Amino acid sequence: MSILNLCVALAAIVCTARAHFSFVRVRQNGVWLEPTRYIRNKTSPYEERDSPDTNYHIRLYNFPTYAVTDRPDSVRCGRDNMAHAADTEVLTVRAGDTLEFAHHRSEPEWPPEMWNNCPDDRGSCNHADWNPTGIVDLNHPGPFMAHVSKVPEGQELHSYDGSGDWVKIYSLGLDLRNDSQRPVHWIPWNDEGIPAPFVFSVPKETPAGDYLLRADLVNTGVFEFNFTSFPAQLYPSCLQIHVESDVEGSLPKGIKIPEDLMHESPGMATSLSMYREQKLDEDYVYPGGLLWTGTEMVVDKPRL
Ligand SMILES: *[C@@H]1O[C@H](CO)[C@@H](O)[C@H](O)[C@H]1NC(C)=O
Ligand SMILES: *[C@@H]1O[C@H](CO)[C@@H](O)[C@H](O)[C@H]1NC(C)=O
Ligand SMILES: *[C@@H]1O[C@H](CO)[C@@H](O)[C@H](O)[C@H]1NC(C)=O
Ligand SMILES: [Cu+2]
Repeated sequence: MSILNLCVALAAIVCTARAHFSFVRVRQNGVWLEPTRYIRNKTSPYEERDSPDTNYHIRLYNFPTYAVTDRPDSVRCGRDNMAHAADTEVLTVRAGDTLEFAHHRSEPEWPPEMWNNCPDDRGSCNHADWNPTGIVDLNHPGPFMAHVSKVPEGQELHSYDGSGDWVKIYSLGLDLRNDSQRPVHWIPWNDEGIPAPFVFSVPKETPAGDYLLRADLVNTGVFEFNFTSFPAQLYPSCLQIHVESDVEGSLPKGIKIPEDLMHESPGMATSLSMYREQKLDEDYVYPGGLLWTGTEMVVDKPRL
């Protein structure tokens, strides 16, 4: 049984045979940087609820966060990230720089061979008998997205909680194929194959200043199931960046997190048929609001 079928049969949440994943390393203009040096760490284990009316559960490092939550910090930048913000360094980025995120599925502590000399120029790897390529896979379909949030006037990056606006600067979603049996293919997950690399540029029009840059893969939920039992899973990590730029000012109006990443928010859940990759929902848009191209805000939807 494939992981997808298993997850659908078991309603995704209990799909925990192997750990899930976390984005823990960033590459700047082709150079992989030290894992978690500029990305706020998480606390593990950590107890939280899926919603205000459910019980507390122990979550390990790579476990998902749920969109229905009474812990806004967890949804913004990962569980208990504010406890790690002060110790996280700030990466200086020139507007226009290329970034890439790497994820891990193993729980920390990570030995050096999980970071060094990885195949395919990746930033993480896990060589094992069951994983001959060494490349770290992803166990959930769904879109990858990156948002930035400028530190509000009078606040400081090391203590900013992400309660301001978030603007999407990148998403990687569907490859729509001319295939009537399976038209829906999530590029990040790549049919359980080698995941696509998550590479994008910080728009060159980004105004100078300090930002949180949030990376996430949204394992979309399903509408037709009991809402409480099949919400989206989120995997957020935040990079602390100082953007150097010739542009001054502020970003267009963005979304709020978690308010705009709830089960009912656009793109956070699909029909069961779409989850099973059998059809694309009409008018499906990716979660996380409009996409800022650097010059305009556009509707972020699958394109043929
Ligand atoms: C990040 O957090 C994990 C789990 O809480 C811990 O094991 C690890 O040592 C931390 N990494 C750093 C660099 O602090
Ligand atoms: C899609 O596939 C069908 C059947 O194979 C073919 O007739 C049609 O021309 C294809 N359409 C496009 C846009 O490639
Ligand atoms: C839907 O969720 C509620 C609350 O968790 C639960 O009591 C109920 O049994 C669920 N219904 C189904 C059909 O799964
Ligand atoms: Cu998972």
